[in-house]
Amino acid sequence: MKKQPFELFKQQQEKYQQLVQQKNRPVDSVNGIYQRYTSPVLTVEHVPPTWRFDLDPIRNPYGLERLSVNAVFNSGAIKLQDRYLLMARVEGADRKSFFAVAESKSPVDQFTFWDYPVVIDELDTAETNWYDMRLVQHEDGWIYGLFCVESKDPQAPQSDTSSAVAAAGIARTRDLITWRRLPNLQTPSPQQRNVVLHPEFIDGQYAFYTRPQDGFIETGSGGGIGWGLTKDIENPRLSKEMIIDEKIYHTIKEVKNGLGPAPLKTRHGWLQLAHGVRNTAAGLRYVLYLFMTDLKKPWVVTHMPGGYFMAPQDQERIGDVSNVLFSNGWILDEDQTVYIYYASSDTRMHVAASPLDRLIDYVMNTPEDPGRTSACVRQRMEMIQRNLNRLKKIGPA
Ligand code: M1P
Repeated sequence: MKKQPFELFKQQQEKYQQLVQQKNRPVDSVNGIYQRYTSPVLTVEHVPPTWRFDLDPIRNPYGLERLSVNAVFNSGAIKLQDRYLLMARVEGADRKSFFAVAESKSPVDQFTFWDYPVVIDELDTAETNWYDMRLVQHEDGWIYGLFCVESKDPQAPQSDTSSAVAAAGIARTRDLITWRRLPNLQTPSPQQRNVVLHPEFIDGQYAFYTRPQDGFIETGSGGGIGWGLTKDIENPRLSKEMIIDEKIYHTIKEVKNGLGPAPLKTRHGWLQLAHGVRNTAAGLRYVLYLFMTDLKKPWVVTHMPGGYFMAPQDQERIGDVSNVLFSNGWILDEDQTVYIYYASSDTRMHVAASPLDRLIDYVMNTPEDPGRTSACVRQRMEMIQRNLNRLKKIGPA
């Protein structure tokens, strides 16, 4: 294996250049609700080789990859002027995640990382890992980044080297380049993940969607999507937290759930995207679901379609944490198309697209989960009967 020191870098650079120029194609929709695309929008191969190889021949005489990257997933999303921007979670081979912006003029392909990852101040050296940033353009004029801050559990016995504590980190910016870190969100529950800022003031206060949890993995007595208000974003403290979308036995959110990106404002209400988790013999299964909340009272659920909106399929099923779809970013474009950026199996990023009206129709007119087999079969029988009667009248399709 005798290679010139930087031959590998050059090969990787060429591959990378080809990849970031590739166009994506929509896949025919199988349910009429959304269209997937053939290729992921961000993968490990989209990470610039300059982030992985050291090009100094003295420090790196064999031209080896020095800082490998393991995965690119769970990205926030925002459109600024005509630029589609993804705030990716880039995970190094050392397991530490960091944030990096990938930009494109197209919503579905050719995403290219900026020259450098994002730098945000740490509040405390105990903060070991940051991930899953939600980008929220708030009506106060700032763009907020809400992310999970993970530290080793200080209460854990010395022999326990994996228990951790999750908190909600907050930083704000105007340009995604210069960030000011604010204090972490204080809430009545001991741990938080999947915290999202509502984009508008509610009664003059900042409103947060939360996901209270007792432990790091198990939500314990917590769980469900919560809601709370705070007057001061520079000292963010929720004195009360109420559950607005609870986890429910024998549904797609039986074990836990969490809000995805900040909701989209529509004339019918706030369109919300979340993930639901259930347990199986093969481990946890994460799917995406949509629901709607009241325009004036975003904490009141008005429509909750039964079942999932998107579930892992084909290659999406496989990765570092298999059988997972997770989304923390979407963009409502000027032409009213919604681009949903979702990660599969904690490994790569994809996009799906749908006109906003179609998603509203899906949310408002898909029947709710009736909760029991016999009610579900009745629900389906009624539709089949209506269809057969209709087909009798109009003839076979
Ligand atoms: O591994 C699946 C997901 O698990 C966590 O989500 P939740 O808190 O809802 O269980 C997060 O760590 C997320 O990053 C990850 O994708």
